[in-house]
Amino acid sequence: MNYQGIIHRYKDFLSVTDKTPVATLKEGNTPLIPVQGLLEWLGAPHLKVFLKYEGMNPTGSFKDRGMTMAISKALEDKSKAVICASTGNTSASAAAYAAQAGLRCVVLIPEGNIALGKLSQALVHGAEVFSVEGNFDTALTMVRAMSETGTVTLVNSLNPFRIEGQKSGAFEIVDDLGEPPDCHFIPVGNAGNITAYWKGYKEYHAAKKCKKLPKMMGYQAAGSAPIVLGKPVLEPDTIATAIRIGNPASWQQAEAARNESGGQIDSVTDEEILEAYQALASKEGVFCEPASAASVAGLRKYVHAHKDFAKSKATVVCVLTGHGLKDPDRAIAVAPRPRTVKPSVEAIMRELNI
Ligand code: AN7
Repeated sequence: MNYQGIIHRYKDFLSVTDKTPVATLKEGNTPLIPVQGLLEWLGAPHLKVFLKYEGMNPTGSFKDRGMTMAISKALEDKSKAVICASTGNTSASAAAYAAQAGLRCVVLIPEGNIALGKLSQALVHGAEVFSVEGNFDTALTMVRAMSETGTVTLVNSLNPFRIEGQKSGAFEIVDDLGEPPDCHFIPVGNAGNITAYWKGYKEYHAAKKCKKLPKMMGYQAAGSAPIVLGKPVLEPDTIATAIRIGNPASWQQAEAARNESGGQIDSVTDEEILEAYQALASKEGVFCEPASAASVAGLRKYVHAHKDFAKSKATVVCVLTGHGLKDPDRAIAVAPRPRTVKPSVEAIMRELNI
């Protein structure tokens, strides 16, 4: 069958009707990749680990699942403009879907802390981009105030249709595996996605599509870990700019997901994130952005702290939320440089020593 995007595939679980105008770039239906090369590095040879590679969405991140819903509903409501604050991926996705839908798109980003790929997307899709001298949390407060005037539709995950669309990731995992995993590892920034996945698993469970529920395991960056610390972080800091967020909008929902599922929300250091980022790329062939690697860094931290789990055959899904090409500067900073040589076959053969 010709795949038509998450609204078409999961319409029975979404608040749409036959009259809803659908803006779609055929998001979703992303690969669930079984891990092989990484198991030894993880220290858990018998675990069944899968990567939900959300970088394969049309704009390169999981945000597209929520944006197809948010933009479609904005069209249904006859909105003319959408607005968001963003660490990058939300703005890239909003800009693309708004371009397709013919809506104006206004974007507020934190000055100096947005990966190049994401900025290029927002600009090329024609969004009206403002670089705010402040962090994401400040920008989010501003767009909330601007949307309260009623003239522009907010498409951050405070918009319930965003969460609605993003829960489709959980549906796909259950449809692929037959059941949810034992543990679901996921990066946490503004905390919308962990909220959405937990909602999706619970709805599928209630609809008898599966018999169990996973433990929700969320990971913040150590320098931006308000939920772990139990208080907002005024000046969040991490190389994982996507999750450089000090006061998450869906804080309470994330705690509810953790508590109801018997999971945890913990933090991983930038060093642990970058180790996972490189291991994924070099041992598994999967290129994600740094924030995404927080899920795998979290799994490794958990494995090291729980010997029984490390020896078990538990099923684990790690969500890789965004594509590595979003942040080419980081890849180039951590990987070896190209070697400059004379245009000579012999010179290269000598260098290679083969
Ligand atoms: C790659 O784009 O908040 O916990 O403004 O881009 O649902 O916020 C991005 C977040 C994880 C965290 N991984 O998800 C934004 C933005 C990537 C991300 C997260 C984001 P949430």
